[in-house]
Amino acid sequence: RHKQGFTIFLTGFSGAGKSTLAKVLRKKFLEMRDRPVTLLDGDIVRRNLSSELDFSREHREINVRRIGFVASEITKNGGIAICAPIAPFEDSRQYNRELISRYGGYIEVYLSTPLEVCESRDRKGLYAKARKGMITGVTGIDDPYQPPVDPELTVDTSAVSPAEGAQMVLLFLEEQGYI
Ligand code: GGZ
Repeated sequence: RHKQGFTIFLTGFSGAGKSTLAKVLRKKFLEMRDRPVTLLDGDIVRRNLSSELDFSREHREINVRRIGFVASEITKNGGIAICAPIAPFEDSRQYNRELISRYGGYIEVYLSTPLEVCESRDRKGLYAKARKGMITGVTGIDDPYQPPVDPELTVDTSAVSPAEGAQMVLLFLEEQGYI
């Protein structure tokens, strides 16, 4: 293979649109038919790779670094990894950036959708439960989210459609010579 592998790392609140954008991108990359594509979605990783972890800061950081490790292996082997965890801490994102950049592209996409919009979507009832006090430690409600310091791209899904968001990512990848 002459083309480098790369990782698309989506970060943002629950409900910000990470999974939706990830799925649109996955489809686009699959249509290119030139590299294997792996989607590492937050809730799937939680179920299969990080089932013993909770939502404490320590465990979130372990979870996000695990995702980064898997993505680095995929990138090393010339594949495309699409990661979509909340990843609320700059520390673990920076760790992944350094690890993955050794092997190929690392493209951090900040889903900057305002919390009010994420909360109004509330597809899984997470925010309603948090507001009722049924659960604690929910990102954006009573747990921190550190916005990325220097993301490659910022996408607000209350302002752009999933297709438009995907186009922004694809354009960036073309400009950088990854696709
Ligand atoms: C945030 C939580 C929490 C708490 C359960 N805080 O939208 P979802 O429901 O399906 O995806 C969210 C997922 C977040 O897991 P991540 O692995 O992406 O988080 S992290 O990167 O911080 O490790 C949400 C659900 O789990 N969920 N409890 N307290 N999200």
